[in-house]
Amino acid sequence: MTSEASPTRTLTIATAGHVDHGKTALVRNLTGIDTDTLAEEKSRGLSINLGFAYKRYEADGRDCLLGFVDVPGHIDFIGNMLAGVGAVDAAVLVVAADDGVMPQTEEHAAILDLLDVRAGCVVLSKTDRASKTRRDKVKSQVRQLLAGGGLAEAPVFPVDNLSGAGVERLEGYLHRLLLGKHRRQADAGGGRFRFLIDRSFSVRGIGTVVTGSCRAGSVELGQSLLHSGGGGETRLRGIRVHQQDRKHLSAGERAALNITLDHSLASRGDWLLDGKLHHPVSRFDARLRLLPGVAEPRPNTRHHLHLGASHQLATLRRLGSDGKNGDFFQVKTRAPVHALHGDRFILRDPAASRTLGGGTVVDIFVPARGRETAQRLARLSAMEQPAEAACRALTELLPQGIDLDEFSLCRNLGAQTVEEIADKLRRAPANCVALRLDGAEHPRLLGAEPYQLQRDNLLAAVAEYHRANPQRPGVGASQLPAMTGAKASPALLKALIERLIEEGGLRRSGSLLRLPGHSTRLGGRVEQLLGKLRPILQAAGKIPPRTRELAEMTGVPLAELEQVLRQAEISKQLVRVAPNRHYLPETIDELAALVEEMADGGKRGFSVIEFRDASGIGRNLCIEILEYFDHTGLTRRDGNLRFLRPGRK
Ligand SMILES: Nc1nc2c(ncn2[C@@H]2O[C@H](COP(=O)(O)OP(=O)(O)OP(=O)(O)O)[C@@H](O)[C@H]2O)c(=O)[nH]1
Ligand SMILES: [Mg+2]
Repeated sequence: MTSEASPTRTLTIATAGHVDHGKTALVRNLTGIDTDTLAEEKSRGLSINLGFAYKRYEADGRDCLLGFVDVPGHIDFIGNMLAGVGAVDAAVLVVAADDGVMPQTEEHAAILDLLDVRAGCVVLSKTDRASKTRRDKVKSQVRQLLAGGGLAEAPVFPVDNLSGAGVERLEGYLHRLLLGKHRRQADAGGGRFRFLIDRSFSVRGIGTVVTGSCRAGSVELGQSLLHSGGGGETRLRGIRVHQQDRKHLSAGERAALNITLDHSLASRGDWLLDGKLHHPVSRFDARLRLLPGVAEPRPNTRHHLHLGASHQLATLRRLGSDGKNGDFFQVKTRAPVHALHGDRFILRDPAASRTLGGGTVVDIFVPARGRETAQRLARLSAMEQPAEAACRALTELLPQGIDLDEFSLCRNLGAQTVEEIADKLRRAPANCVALRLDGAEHPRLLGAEPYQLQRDNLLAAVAEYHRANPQRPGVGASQLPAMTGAKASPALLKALIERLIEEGGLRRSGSLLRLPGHSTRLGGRVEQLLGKLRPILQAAGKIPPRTRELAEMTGVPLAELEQVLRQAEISKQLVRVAPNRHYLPETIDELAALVEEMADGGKRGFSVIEFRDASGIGRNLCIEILEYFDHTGLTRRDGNLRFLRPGRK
């Protein structure tokens, strides 16, 4: 049976709370499933690993699925608890009415708050073991504990797990929660597929199966994905959502996936990703909120970092504050991780005995330098806004513009969303300028002011060049990065130049750039004389007249002609093969093609005589031409033969 026609409504709920407070018993009451499956869990009477249980039912003619992630309450297994709550929509905090609020009640509640789990309720369990007065007391303890956090308003349901009293009311609440839009969309904006793995095992006859939750995007059966652990490619052979085979999986759903990867390679905390999202990082910048009374992490101390469902050691370095709640830190992990903007993490102390705080990933593209500067902090603040506002702010803050490829990867934005944002910002009042850089999918977006600065800077560099070299027709593009003080990267400069040529702010002749108003006295004369020389050289073909002959043919004094030829050579309008012989570039290209042909693409050598016979050019000029090719790197001479140079241009 498949349920492709009408998509299943799903809500994934984690349990939370102190050891022995009745989480597993509650899940059993709600689903009929005992999630304590390990022999050790049964013998010790407590949960160790994560447990998964489902309840399927119909409401409003729609297929509904409540998924439960039952976490262990014992402090020794808090790592498993953290892996379980990394990707849920809601939580049920279970507090036993007899015990009341205990250390892991507090720690779990703090973790839910730091992970921004805002939907859910409190279950006051073991009501059979507490008087009304006691229950009221515990209720007020709970209210105090949750005050000011995301679950401050969470309703409290008294439940007796032994008799089942109160379970039905709770169930009704969870059904309403599912129908309401409480599903947390980890990534909005039409993002690409990412799936967080919490278990991996091998099933006889099927192969590797991983279970976990789809945090963003969607996937079809048969699609290729990348495994974040090793970056290896794997194919999706099967999708099962609570005992149903599916062809399709979308954001918010939990599933078991059959993949073509050895199961020993995949483990809890790894991701299966759309290839374009695969960008492992060892550093990211984040906003960190420390719990009250916790001292700031010291830069070289290794802390326990729980990100997604993964766990590893990391060091943190404070970057600074923008006056809001929580400071900016750079997190450096031991091994590369998959993380995106908005992902939450939990920080525990070096001894792994208590939770210190939690954070939100802000940027995964951290600068190599200047990570603590005021500019960088301003950018991090700007990045915390929703995509469009962040993009708008960054276009003004980044002198080199915003790289939309990085921006969209960092936030997992679909191509269409990015283009829409870019289009909007190009219009008034933002009036951003979009530049296409080589090799980039999306444009570089510059705010009106940064663009003006870049433009003025470039034009000033060209003007300065004209001032210093009035006799030269223009400046080579390759010289500009050094002249502009490298205020723009070479790729950005190239795109700027193209844009300025389009706008008419710059002119290009040959490989030289100049301001529209610039003309050398000589420049004008060069153009004029080239007009005369070109037809002569075209007519002469492979054997152009010598300089002296050209002077006679044109009537131009030799000294002046030589000066003009030198200028034409600088601007690459003519090629000087020998001191008294100039060619049109296209004729040189033809001769180079002949040389390539004679050398049979590099397989054989040829002599001057062979070249003379093939080209019909006199022997002495042949020698000059071949020496020119030796000089420019096309050929190499070995005795009497010429060979093509490997790696020739
Ligand atoms: N009297 C009474 N006992 C309960 C109730 N709920 C759970 N228990 C008992 O308390 C013990 C612990 O229950 P569990 O559901 O395993 O507790 P837990 O919160 O899952 O414990 P961990 O997963 O180890 O953190 C079991 O012996 C349950 O039978 C209840 O409402 N009343
Ligand atoms: Mg349990």
